[in-house]
Amino acid sequence: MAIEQTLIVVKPDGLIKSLTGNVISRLAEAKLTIMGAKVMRVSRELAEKHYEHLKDKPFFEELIMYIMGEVHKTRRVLALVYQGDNAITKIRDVVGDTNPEMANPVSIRGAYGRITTTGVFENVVHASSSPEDAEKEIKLWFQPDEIIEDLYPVKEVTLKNVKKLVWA
Ligand code: IDP
Ligand code: MG
Repeated sequence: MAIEQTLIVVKPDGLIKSLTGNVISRLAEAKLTIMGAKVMRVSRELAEKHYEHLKDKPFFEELIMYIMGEVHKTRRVLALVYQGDNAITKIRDVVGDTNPEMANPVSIRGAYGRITTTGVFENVVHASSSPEDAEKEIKLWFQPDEIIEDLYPVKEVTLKNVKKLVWA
């Protein structure tokens, strides 16, 4: 038994095609526990940190524009954290190959993904590919209080002069 965590992001093409329900139903096949979920905007800073390992690729800038929602004019993604036995492999199996044209047709990417005319892989979802990546990504996308349990060590800090919005 290896209890793992994984970050899933339903990318802007998934949102614009109203695929969030389908994706969550397919992810349920992995029989894992959902630990966090939020609809959010992806800043350029987050996008660049998330895809740091691809910064030398020719498609990097388009990938950043894609995950930020600039391509689909919908600045929203759905970010999810799942936990369970072998979570990373189980989710990657349901998600399918990076290249949607090569992905198993019954996988999420095989069923719903496409390659754009400019060569971007619109593959509907992101899923972490190793426990190290999952930890890096979950810490990047979520704060501790947005996840139902502390998945990684936390510390308490007292912030002074922090401005935040509350209900008026
Ligand atoms: P993954 O999402 O399956 O883990 P990565 O290699 O980490 O694959 O790539 C991140 C994302 O970058 C992919 O999901 C896809 O959107 C895009 N991408 C990766 N390789 C290519 C490529 O060769 N051409 C176009 N886009 C790519
Ligand atoms: Mg990856």
